[in-house]
Amino acid sequence: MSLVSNCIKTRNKDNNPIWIMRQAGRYLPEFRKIREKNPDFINLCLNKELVKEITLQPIKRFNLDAAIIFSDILMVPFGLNQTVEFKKNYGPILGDFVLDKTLKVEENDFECSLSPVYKAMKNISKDKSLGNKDIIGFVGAPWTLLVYILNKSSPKNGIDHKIIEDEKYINQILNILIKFLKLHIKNQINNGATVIQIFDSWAGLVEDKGLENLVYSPTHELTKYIKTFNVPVICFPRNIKNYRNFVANVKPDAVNIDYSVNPDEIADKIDIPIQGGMDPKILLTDRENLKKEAEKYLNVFKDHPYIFNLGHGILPETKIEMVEELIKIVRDFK
Ligand code: 1CP
Repeated sequence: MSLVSNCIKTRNKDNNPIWIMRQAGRYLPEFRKIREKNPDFINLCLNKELVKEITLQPIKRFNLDAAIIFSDILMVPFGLNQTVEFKKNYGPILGDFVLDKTLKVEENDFECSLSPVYKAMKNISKDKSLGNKDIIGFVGAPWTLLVYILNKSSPKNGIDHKIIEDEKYINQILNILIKFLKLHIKNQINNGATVIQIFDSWAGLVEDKGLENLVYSPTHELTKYIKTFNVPVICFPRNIKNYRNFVANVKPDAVNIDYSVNPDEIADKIDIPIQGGMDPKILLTDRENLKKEAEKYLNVFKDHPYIFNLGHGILPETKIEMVEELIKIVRDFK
């Protein structure tokens, strides 16, 4: 069953589907084995056979309720001809961004560079082992991509606000991103994605006065577009101060909360389906604590359409047994 899209579309409160952000990743020994042999991360994301294999790894191992395509939000700057590299123990490093060059990128060239992603999506959707489980396609939100494009590395230590001072320049980049993100979304949906998630991992860096122009309006452009396909869209505006205002302005079909959000408070404030919340560090503790914390979310959202997930990506040091335990806790919950 397509449990995730069903929960969102029918607002079903009777069961809690479960999938995990970064479920296809470094905590899985079978992923690490492939990764060791493929040191170039972008090339790995362009290898349609391996993308399919990695996407299906967590489904085969845990029978999770949805698959998320193994790819990265930075494939879009890559498709726009900015160089993107992933350095071990450091993270992404991007080359210089040149607006004039980016303005010349044609839709056709972008689609050609990313065609292995779409072929992988098609092959995953045809794979029998998936049954009719949802396949989640995804993009980074325009703001989060803008930050990587101009900061040229992870903004985890903050950004120099000078890079976003020139409003005209910023709007030009946001408009390019919106155009190509729509194309990337369309191609994922046409090749089998049944849900789209928009990751705005750095929404929390935006001050109140910038929210409308940098977060709400560009992301709303995407949610409106996705709705024309009748495919549910989940937004994850990580660390945003006010989720209710975000939902009112961006109008996603569901929202993923981060772990700084108090679930008790949010349940009354938001009436669309909610996903996620639990701190991924809980999976590094013990079974008893895991049960207590997971059931806290399941109880709070008992009368709310709720998809179980985490408040950010699963950590590489997570033990497989704890993931198995979590899935059991969610499925046994009555
Ligand atoms: O082996 C490795 O070192 C690669 C680690 C890795 C993986 C497994 C990266 C590098 N990306 C991914 C895959 C990935 N990225 C998925 C796959 C599907 C899944 O299983 O969930 C998804 C959905 C993403 C999305 C992504 N990439 C986000 C949004 C979610 C989040 O974590 O906030 C972001 C910000 C990125 C950028 C990125 N990709 C990789 C790194 C190390 C980073 C930078 C993170 C940072 O700035 O701190």
